[in-house]
Amino acid sequence: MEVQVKKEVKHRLSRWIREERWPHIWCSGCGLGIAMSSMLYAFEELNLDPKEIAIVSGIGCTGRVAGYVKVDSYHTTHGRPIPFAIGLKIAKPEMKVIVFSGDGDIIAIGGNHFIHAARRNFDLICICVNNFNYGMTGGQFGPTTPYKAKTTTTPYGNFEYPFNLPYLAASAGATFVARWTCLHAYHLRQSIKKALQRKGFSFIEIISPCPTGFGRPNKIGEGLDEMKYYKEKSIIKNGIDPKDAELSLMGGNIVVGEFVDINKPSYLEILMENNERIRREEK
Ligand SMILES: Cc1ncc(C[n+]2csc(CCOP(=O)(O)OP(=O)(O)O)c2C)c(N)n1
Ligand code: SF4
Repeated sequence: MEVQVKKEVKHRLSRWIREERWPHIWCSGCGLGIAMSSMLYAFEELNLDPKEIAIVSGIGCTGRVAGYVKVDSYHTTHGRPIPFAIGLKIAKPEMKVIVFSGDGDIIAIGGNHFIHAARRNFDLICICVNNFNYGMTGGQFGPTTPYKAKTTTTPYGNFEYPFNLPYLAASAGATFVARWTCLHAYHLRQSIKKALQRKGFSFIEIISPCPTGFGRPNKIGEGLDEMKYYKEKSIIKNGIDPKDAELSLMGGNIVVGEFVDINKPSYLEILMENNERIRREEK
C-alpha cells in the first residue's frame, strides 16, 4: 500500500505574518487584507529583512495590521502613530519605518501630526487606508466621508466636505504621493516598493471597501460590489496635480495614480548635515 505523506503547505507570506494571532477580526468583504498583503508582497519582492522594518499603527480596524505583521510593530494610541514613528526613525534611521493606519486615525485626531510630518519631509512611509468612516467603532462619519454619504452619525447625509488626501499631503510638503484602490493591488505594490526605496515623506492612500460601515448604508452593497464600482469608475492619471484627483464613491469617478514624486532634502538629511556643520564650527 502506498503511504501518503502530508506535505505542509506554507503561504508565501507566512514569514511576514504572526499566524498565532489568526483568525483576524476583519469582516468578510473588507479591503484590509488586500491592503496589508500588498505591503507584505512589496517586502517580499524587495527581499527585505524583517529586522530592517518597523510598522506603527494607531487604533481602529486598520490599526490591527501592526499586530498581525511579524516585524517590530507598535499599536499606539489613537492618532499618535506619526509622532511615535518619528521618534523611532530618529533613534533608528537605518530602519524602514512605516505608518499604516486609518483615515480617522491619521487624518482626524492625528491630522496635525500628518501635516507637520509632510511639511518637514520627514523620512517616513505613511499608508492611510481610507474607508470613509470610523469602521471599528460603529461607522461614524469622519473627515474623508463623502458629502451626502450616510453613516451612523449622519443618517440624513453628511453635510461636510471631505479632504482630498493626496492634495492635502502634497500641499503640506510630501514628496511622494499616490492613491490606489484595493482593486489596484499590482500598482499599489509598485508604489509601496518605490516608497520603501526613497527618502522623505511618502504618502499612499488606499481606497478600501468597508461593507459594514460604509458600503451597506450607502447602498453600494458588499465588498465585491465596491470593488466592481472601483473597476467601473477608476481612472489612472499618473503625474496630475493632486488637486484634480477626483474621488467619488457616490456615482462619480475615482482618480488613482502616482501624483507626486519629487526630490527634496529630507528631514534626516538636513538634520545630519546641520549636526556635521555645527560640529565643524565648534572645533
Ligand atoms: C482617544 C481615543 N478616542 C476614541 C477612541 C475610539 N476609537 C477606536 S477606533 C476609532 C476609529 C478608527 O477609525 P479609522 O482610523 O478610520 O479606522 P478603521 O476602523 O475605519 O480602519 C475610534 C474613534 C480611542 N480608541 N481613543
Ligand atoms: S468594520 Fe469595515 S474596516 Fe472594519 S473590519 Fe469590518 S469591513 Fe473592515
